[in-house]
Amino acid sequence: GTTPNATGQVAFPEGFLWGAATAAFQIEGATWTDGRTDSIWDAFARVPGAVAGGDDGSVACDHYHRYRDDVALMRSLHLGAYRFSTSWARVRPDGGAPNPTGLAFYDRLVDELLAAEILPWVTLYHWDLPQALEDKGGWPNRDTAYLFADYAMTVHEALSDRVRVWTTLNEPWCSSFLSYTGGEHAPGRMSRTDGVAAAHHLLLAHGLAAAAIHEVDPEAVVGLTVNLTVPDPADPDDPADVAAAAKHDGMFNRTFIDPVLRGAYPADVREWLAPYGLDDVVKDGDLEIISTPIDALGVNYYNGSCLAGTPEPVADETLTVQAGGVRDDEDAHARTTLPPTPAPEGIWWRSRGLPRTAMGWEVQPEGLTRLLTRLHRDYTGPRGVALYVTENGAAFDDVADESGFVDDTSDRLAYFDAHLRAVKDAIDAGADVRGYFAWSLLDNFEWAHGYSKRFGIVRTDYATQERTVKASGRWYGDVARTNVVPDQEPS
Ligand code: GBH
Repeated sequence: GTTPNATGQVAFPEGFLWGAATAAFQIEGATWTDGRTDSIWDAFARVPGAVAGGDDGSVACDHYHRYRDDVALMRSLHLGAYRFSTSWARVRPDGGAPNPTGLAFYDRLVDELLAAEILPWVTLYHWDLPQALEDKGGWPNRDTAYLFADYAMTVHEALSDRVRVWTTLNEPWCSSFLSYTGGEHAPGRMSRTDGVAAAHHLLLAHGLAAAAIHEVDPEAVVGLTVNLTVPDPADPDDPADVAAAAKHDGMFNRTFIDPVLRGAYPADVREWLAPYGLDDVVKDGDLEIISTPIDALGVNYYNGSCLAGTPEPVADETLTVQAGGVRDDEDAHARTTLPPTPAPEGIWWRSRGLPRTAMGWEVQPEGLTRLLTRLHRDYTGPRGVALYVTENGAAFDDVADESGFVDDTSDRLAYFDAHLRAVKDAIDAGADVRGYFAWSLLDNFEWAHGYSKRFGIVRTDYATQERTVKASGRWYGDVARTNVVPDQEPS
C-alpha cells in the first residue's frame, strides 16, 4: 500500500457524497449540433501539433447522444452525484443570444439524473470559451467576465428549479496560466501579461456569477473548483528550497484561493506579478466581488510537488525544467511552450522517487490529507465553507481484454484506495470534507493529450462507443453503495 495504514476498512460519515466527474468538451462530441459554435478547444485542436494524434472533440464519447445510457451506467455504479459542465458555446453560441435547443440538452440530462436519484452538480465553465469571445480578446479582456456572468444566469434560469449546486469555474490556474502563458492549453497564447490578466478576470467572473446566483437563489450552494498542489521543499533545512516551495505555493495555490477566501492577493504574489500588469487589471471594488461568500470549495487534487531553489542534474532530464514548465516528455507538444507560471524564476522540480502515473505525475496520497487539513484550518473552516474533492484520479496504461474489461486493480484502484484513505484521515483530523468525485466517469478527451490518456473508471472503446466498467469502477461503485472503503484483498 501507499499509505502506512493502507489496510482495514474505513467507514465514511453518513451522508458523504460519492460522485464522478466529467466536462462538456471532454465527453459530449456533437460540436456542430443544435446550434453549437466553436469553442477555443475546437479551434485549438485544428492547430497542427497542439493536440496529440491530431485528436479533436467532434465525437469524443458521443455523450450528447448517449447521455441516457451514461446516466443508467452511473446508476448501476450507485453514484449519488454527477459533476458535469455546461458548454457556453452550446448555450449561447458565439457568446451571443441564448440558444434554447442547446440548453434543452442540459434540461434532458438533469431530468434523467433526477429520475435516477443522482444529484446534478453543475460546473458553468470547464475551459471551453466560445471562440468568438477569444477573437474579442478572450479572458485577458475584462468584458469576458461580465459576459460569463450573463451566461451563468442563462443556465441558472433554465435549470435552477431542479439544480441546487453551482460551481462557477473549474481550475482557473489552468484556464489562465496554462492557457495564456504556457501555451499548452487553448487558446495557446504565450504571454505572461495575458496570463495574469486572464487569471484576474476569471476570478472576477467567478465573483460576479456567484453573487448574481446568490441574489436570485439564496438557497443555492455556490462554489468554485480549484486545482491545488502540496509544495514541499526538497531540503527543509535549505532556505533556497523553502523559498522555492513557498513561491510555487504562491503561484499555484494562493493566487487563486486568497482573493476568493481572504479578499486579497497575497503580498508576495502581488510583488511577483506586478511586472506583468497585475495592478493594471485590478480595479477598485474587484476584490470585494471576488470574495463574495461561497458555500463550497471544490478541490481537484492529482499530485504534490517537490521544489528546489537550484537546478540539479538528475537522471530524469524531464525534471530539469523549471517548475510549472511543460515537460516535453510527451508526444503532445510539438509546439514550443513556456513555463505557464508567469513568475517562474528560481523554482526547480526535484524528483523524490515516488511512483508516477502515465501522465508523469507523482502519486502522493498523503499530500491530500495535508491539503484538506490546511484549507480547513487556514481558509474554509473559519468561514464555514464546506470542502469537496471535486476531482481525483489517475491515468495509467490500460490493457483491455477481449471483452473490453480492464483490470486496473494494482494501479488505478490502488490510487483511489490510497486517496480515499487520505480523505478520511483529513476528516478525522477535523476537516469538513463532504464529498468526493472520481475523475473521471469515462475515458475521454484528455486535452492536449487527446485520447491517448485514459482516466476513466469506465473504459470507452472509441471505435464502437462501447462502455465497459473497469475493476476500479466496480470497486468504486461498491464504495459508493456501502459508504465504506473495504479492507484490501490479500493479493
Ligand atoms: C484536471 O486538470 C481537469 O479539470 C480535467 O479536465 C482533466 O481531464 C484532469 O484534471 C486530468 O488531467 O507538473 O507534475 O505538478 C488537471 C490539472 C494541473 C493537474 C497541473 C496536474 C501539474 C502536474 N493539472 N498539474 S505537475
